[in-house]
Amino acid sequence: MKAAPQPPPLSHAHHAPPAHIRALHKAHQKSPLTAPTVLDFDNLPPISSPSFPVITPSTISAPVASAAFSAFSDEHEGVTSVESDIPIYKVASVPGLQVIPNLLPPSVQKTLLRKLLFRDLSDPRHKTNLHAHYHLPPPPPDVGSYFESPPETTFRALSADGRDLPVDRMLDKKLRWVTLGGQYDWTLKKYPVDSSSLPEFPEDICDLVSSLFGITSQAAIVNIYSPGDTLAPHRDVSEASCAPLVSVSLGCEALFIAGVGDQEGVVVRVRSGDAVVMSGEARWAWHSVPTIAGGTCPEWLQEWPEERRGWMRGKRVNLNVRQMWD
Ligand SMILES: O=C(O)CCC(=O)C(=O)O
Repeated sequence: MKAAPQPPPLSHAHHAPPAHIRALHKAHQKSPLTAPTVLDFDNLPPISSPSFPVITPSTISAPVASAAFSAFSDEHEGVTSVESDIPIYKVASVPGLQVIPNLLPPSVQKTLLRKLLFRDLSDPRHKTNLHAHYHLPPPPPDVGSYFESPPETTFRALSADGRDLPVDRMLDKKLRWVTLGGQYDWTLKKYPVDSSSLPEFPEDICDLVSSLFGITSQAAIVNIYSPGDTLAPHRDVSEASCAPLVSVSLGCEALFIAGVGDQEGVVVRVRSGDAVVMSGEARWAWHSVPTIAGGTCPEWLQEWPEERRGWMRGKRVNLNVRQMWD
């Protein structure tokens, strides 16, 4: 794999996206998942077509994937073994952009969701978008997670004139992201300089990501979207390492846009269990999420979790993992 060029200076985190990526984003905020401009790995054109949009350079071998998934499994979900090697597609128009459709089996997706949303969200060292506005004590040990909190649970607003937040509204509407490991400062667009004060990155997720993608997970943003939400075009340039960025989709389908420099860019349909890897030049690509499509959560995930049936039906969860330094 071609190494990424050196990271752009930190000040580039404040740069505005180029006009053509803004236009692509805007054009796909209303377009259907099936628009002809969308690269859909379940419906690739015939391989013989002259403008075939992808190259299949490599695979994750079945034994490697099986070992990674079985080490990650927990008591809630059974172990799934992988029968054949999993193809890694390179997107021809965006150098370094790779897509691994359908990588995570259903049991691994559910295990990952439980670790992220029951365990890691309950750890008060992992900040969320709500910590700036509400007093968010961790759920008491006998309750375990916010998903199991009694419906009368509310979170006190930090400002004297703010309204308290009921747990239902917190989970259904207001919770937008959680940070793991390196706690990204969204205002300064930086990680804290003193790494000794950071929570450890969850070891089991780190092991899963390193076995499948070979990066050392040091920070992650868990994005929680509802249909209608979007993520504006941006670049992730606050990390000092050139290691690839790994992005995993869970739940509802979405469109994901990526483009390098002033090259055209691509719009990819991402489904639950897909992974996108931004490596090489694409590590510093502009990217965005213009659409989250309601009604597209796979049937076997719609009732998840049993403690709050149906929550996942209206959500897309994206685990976005970064290596901060080498
Ligand atoms: O939700 C996604 O697929 C992408 C998220 C992302 O780009 C980010 O967290 O920086």
